[in-house]
Amino acid sequence: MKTSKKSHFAVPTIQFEGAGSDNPLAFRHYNPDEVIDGRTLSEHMRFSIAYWHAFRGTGSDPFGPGTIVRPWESGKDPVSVAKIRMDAAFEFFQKIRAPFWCFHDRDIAPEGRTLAESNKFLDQIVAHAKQLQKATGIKLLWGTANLFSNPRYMAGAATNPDAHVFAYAAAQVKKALEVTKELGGENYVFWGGREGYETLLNTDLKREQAHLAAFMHMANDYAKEIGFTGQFLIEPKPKEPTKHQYDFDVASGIAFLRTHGLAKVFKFNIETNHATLAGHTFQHEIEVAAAAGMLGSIDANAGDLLLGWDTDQFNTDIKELTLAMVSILRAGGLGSGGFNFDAKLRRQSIDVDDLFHAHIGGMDAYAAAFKIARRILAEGKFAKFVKERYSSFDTGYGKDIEKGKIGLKQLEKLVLTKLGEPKAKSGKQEYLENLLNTYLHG
Ligand code: XUL
Ligand code: CO
Repeated sequence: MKTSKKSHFAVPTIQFEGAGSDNPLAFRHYNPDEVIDGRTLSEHMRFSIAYWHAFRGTGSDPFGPGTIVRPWESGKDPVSVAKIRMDAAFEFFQKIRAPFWCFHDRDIAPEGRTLAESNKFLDQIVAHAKQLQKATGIKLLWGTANLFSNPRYMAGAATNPDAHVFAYAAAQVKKALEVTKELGGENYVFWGGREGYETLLNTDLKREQAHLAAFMHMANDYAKEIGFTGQFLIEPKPKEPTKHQYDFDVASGIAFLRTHGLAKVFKFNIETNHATLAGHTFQHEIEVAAAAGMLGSIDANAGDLLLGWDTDQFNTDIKELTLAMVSILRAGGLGSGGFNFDAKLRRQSIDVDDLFHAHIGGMDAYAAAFKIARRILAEGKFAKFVKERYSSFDTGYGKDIEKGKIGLKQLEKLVLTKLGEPKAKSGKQEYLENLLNTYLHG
């Protein structure tokens, strides 16, 4: 660590040792320096550490307080604590070989008694972060504002029925945009933490959605005004904390953005556990965003399918990640996005080492999936199958359907005079699942 006086971790920088290694504190698939198609794996993957989980997560749950106690959590006042914590964080980012990090304003700096005081604290910490970024080369993938923890936001931020709360949230986002720009953030995220409702008995749904859109337009206007050129990302989630959130999933997000003239401003930050909470697969959400040309970034985690809440686990499911990677690579990648580990340690994983094991597992799984997906795409077997499956639309009346050159009358005539009854064709699902397994398991 170049910047901190003292090291906070006994664990050394994690090395790539290959699949044969039995060292649990080594990468087996993620070799950050490996060059593939002229770019390092680190550049391909653009891994990012989520400050809130990795450095503010305590293991608390609705039934009990935190279990995780970190040795660096000390200092004479909240700003000093925040600085030392940040030193530890940047040491960790380096040791885990993550080129990016992400934060909420209130993760990195304490909230003051007034907005002015909160802004002052934030400025002090942002200056510290800037130094650490410069010294380590670690960059900001995205910044965001926490518009959901403080009780003032209990009924929402931009969708709050009280214009005063809207104004406060607007002021907070103004500052969050400024500091994201200051730190060179490549994106800015909107997750509608409490932008939804508990009961329609007290809610004007149409008005709340219009307010949310107005809020986003204001943010876009201000970003332009200050010259922030990062990508705006919206992160859908169907429920939790509110019973119903307006940015439910990618499809409803697209409808919302298009309705309110925001489709050109936003791309999607897709989180695995949010997808499954919405009743979709991770790959489904990626495909829907990609089909609209709005795939932006990934919050890399996993949910427990037996539990109905956001467990935010590290994802080690190579099959799920391979399918996701196929869709991401086919869509041309994530551009300015990356894979941000919006994932937290289990409540019993209280050792500092666990933080390393968790991220090593996530990075290795993603890197392995990336390589398998590249092979799948290069060999093109699935693509060939799918192309063939739709080939009747490549010529003749099928092509005319796609081009909008034919109507019901002509199609009726064709069926009555020429085509007759279609011949049933197998979808070959089991064959394809077996084919997928040959890539996963040989
Ligand atoms: C919550 C969640 C957030 C966003 C950023 O479920 O995913 O941490 O990623 O506000
Ligand atoms: Co997230």
